[in-house]
Formats: sequence, C-alpha cells, structure tokens
Amino acid sequence: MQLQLSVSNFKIKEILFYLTFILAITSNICTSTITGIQMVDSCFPCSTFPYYILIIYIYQAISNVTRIAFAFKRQNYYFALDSVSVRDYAAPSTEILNNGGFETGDLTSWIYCNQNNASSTGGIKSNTSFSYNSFTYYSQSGTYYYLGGSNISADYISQSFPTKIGHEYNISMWVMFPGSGNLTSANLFIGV
Ligand SMILES: [Ca+2]
Repeated sequence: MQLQLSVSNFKIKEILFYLTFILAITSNICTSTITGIQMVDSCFPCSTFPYYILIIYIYQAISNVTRIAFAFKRQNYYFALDSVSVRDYAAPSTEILNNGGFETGDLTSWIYCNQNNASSTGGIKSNTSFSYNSFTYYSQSGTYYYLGGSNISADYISQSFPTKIGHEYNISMWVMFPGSGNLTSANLFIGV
C-alpha cells in the first residue's frame, strides 16, 4: 500500500512537471503557435557536460508539417548545438532538415526568436573561434555550430519540415554544455 502511494505520488509529480513544461513552452511569443508538443529532452537546471552528447528521439508524425524547436537559457556558459538530423525510417538515406549542421555559416532555414529581448544571446560560430571563461567551443561536425542561450529568458531556434502522418522519424542532435547554475534550462521539443 505504501509502495502504491509512492508510485502514485511520483506519477502526479511527473504530470505536474509536464503540464508546467507545456505551459512554459506555449505561453511565450516564440512558441505560442506550436501545438501537439512532444518533449525530446529537457533539463532545469542543467548539469555540466563539457563535451557533445548525442540525443536520439523516435517521433511518429501527426501532421503533414512538423516543427522542431530548441530553447536555451543560460546563467554563465552557453550551450552548443550541432548536427541536427531528421530522417524518415521509410527513407533513412534522405536528410529532411535543411542546414541541420549550420554549415551555411548562418541561420538559413531556421527561425530565431529572442524572447523578451533577452540579453547576451549566442548565434552561429565557427570552429574554435569562440571562447568563454577559458572554455573554447567547437563544432561537433564540419566548421559551424549554433551557440545557444541568453540571460533571463530562453532564446529559440526552430525549423518546420514536411512529414507524413503515421510515419516514424529518427530525430538526432548533438548538444554540449560546459556551464552550471540553477537558472539554466534547455528544452528540445517537437510540435506541429
Ligand atoms: Ca556543424
């Protein structure tokens, strides 16, 4: 009986966390039009990982157009994002995202949104050209990567891509975060 109560409490906390997350995501100017949100990964606060980690998510499309979005809020160090990929399991050799590795050297095909004009935002950087507090950032692949994170409020990048309803998609990305702090957050999610 005690065990059941504990499990139940855990589920309630999980549900409350998810509802809080959805509300936070959909109640700002960057994401108010996104619905059907599925969380790929998130942290608040975020622990330190001063090297790229691979995040993989399997997504079943519910619309003919899907959007992937990344929100980063930093306290000290920036986040780095690179090699974002979306592939249909029915056609795995075809990359669906455009400029997922940021190799155009800019945010071509991505929409950038700086919520509430938050300060000290990032942008596209080239290999080892950017250091912060003696940590030198670098790309996971190629020359360029996205440096994410702003103070006070998260900044966002997102991209819409065509999908087929019911198809399963492999979503992958590499993220690095050499920082810390109880105000840091990262939300990686998919919606329509
Ligand atoms: Ca790259």
